[in-house]
Amino acid sequence: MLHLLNYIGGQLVAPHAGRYLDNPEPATGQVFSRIPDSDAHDVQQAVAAAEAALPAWRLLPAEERGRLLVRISELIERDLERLAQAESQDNGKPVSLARAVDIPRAASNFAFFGTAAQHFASETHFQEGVALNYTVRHPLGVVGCISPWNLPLYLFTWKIAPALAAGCCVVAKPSEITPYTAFLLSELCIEAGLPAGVLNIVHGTGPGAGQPIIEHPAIKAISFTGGTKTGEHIARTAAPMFKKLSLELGGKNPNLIFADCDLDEAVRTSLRSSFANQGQICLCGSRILVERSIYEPFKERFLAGVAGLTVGDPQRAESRQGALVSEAHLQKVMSYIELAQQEGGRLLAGGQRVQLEGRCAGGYFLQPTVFEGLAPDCRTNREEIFGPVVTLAPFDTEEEALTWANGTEYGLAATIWTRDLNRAHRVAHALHSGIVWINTWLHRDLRTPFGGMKNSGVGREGGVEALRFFTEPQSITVKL
Ligand code: TXE
Repeated sequence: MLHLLNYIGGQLVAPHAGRYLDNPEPATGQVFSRIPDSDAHDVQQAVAAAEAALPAWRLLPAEERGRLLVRISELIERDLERLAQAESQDNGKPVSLARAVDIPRAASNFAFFGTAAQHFASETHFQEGVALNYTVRHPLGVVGCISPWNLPLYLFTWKIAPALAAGCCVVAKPSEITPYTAFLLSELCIEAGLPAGVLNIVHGTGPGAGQPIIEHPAIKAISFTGGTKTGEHIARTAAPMFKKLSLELGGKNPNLIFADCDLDEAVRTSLRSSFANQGQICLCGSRILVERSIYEPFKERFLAGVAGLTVGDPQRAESRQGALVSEAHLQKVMSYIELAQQEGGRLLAGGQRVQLEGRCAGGYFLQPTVFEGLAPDCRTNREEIFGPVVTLAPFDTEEEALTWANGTEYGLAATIWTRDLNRAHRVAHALHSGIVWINTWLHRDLRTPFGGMKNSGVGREGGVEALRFFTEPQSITVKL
């Protein structure tokens, strides 16, 4: 049994009250680790450590801060296999996915922001003969980073790395459902020589350890990724304290497939965008809209692809679908499968829990599931399911496709498949979506702004946007 510890003031420490939470492995249903059930007292210690570390950290030249972050990136790369195994065990995702996506992207977060800090510049506005105005961007101070369970190390580091690069000290809380790689990261930070208190990792539940972070008056900003309801609660708590907020929330992303697309590529990538990580990525496309003239051929090929997605032990190379993250989440996703049937959806594939043998007999597995025949405004097509469940629907015109696509309260990501360049841009501009991919999905460039419109969030992460978020501009004017 693994016992995880908090990382506070450069030390691995037990929670002050001595309480722990059981952490089950989704593929087996068996508890494999115990994690600190931290409370306000632990958070207070973390904030005090961060405040003590801040004066030296913010004055350290960006190059030196960057060197430490690059060192952490190298250590993540060195331990890629161990971290990939840990992520898979904790989250239920195929180890092949963690090895190819989660862990390399976590390493590149540190490498990118380690060097980005040196390229981050502020503006000068010169008024000829009158005044020189320049902007200083001060680190905000101590900030809070709260992350979810679907891409644990990847999203945790996506927040921490820019905060540290900008000269902030961090109190971070990973999801209590997937805390393992954040714990391993704390060991790597110690090995890298990150000064004590610069990064503090407090484990625990949302109400127990998250709430004291969002309420703490010394924490100047909250960077959060998670459910829309939690985001709303955080905004209600933190906004009246004038904390800066970056909220990356849910999505109900449309995937628009036009008749002139490269059908093979559209099918291949749509299988990934529907079911990668068991559909538990906020960027997954869960509403697949297909131009009527290719609806049947698309459906036929897509369903053939779905039939080939082996659900199995995440440790096995041939498994394309691992376990859902928890029993509670599995039940939630299955309740949506029931709802889709009540709403008149025709089940084209899946729909059932998968019972595996042996080691994984108690795991939370679900068949990849496809529906058609559902109206655009039904709950199945409006609410975030966050599992391996997608709907297919035909459309006749571009306008109709756009009305469907924009018809939810979310606006995170969208995918367009077409060879018509004019249409690609026209449709992209008309989509109410913070991210649009044309003939691709999940393509990543860390310089681009990442985030959603409408109820998918507030603010943007990535590149210069993240460095701006974690700094406060000050305008200084010199009369000439
Ligand atoms: O997320 P929560 P949950 C969606 C998805 C999912 C739903 C709920 O639809 O089914 O959200 O998932 C911390 N103060 N997404 O309940 O609760 C919590 O401990 C401070 C979309 O697991 O939002 C965890 O660290 N923190 C999504 C983090 O918030 C609090 C990814 C996220 O958990 C808190 C995950 C509080 N009061 C779920 N309450 C995406 N956008 O990628 C909870 N937390």
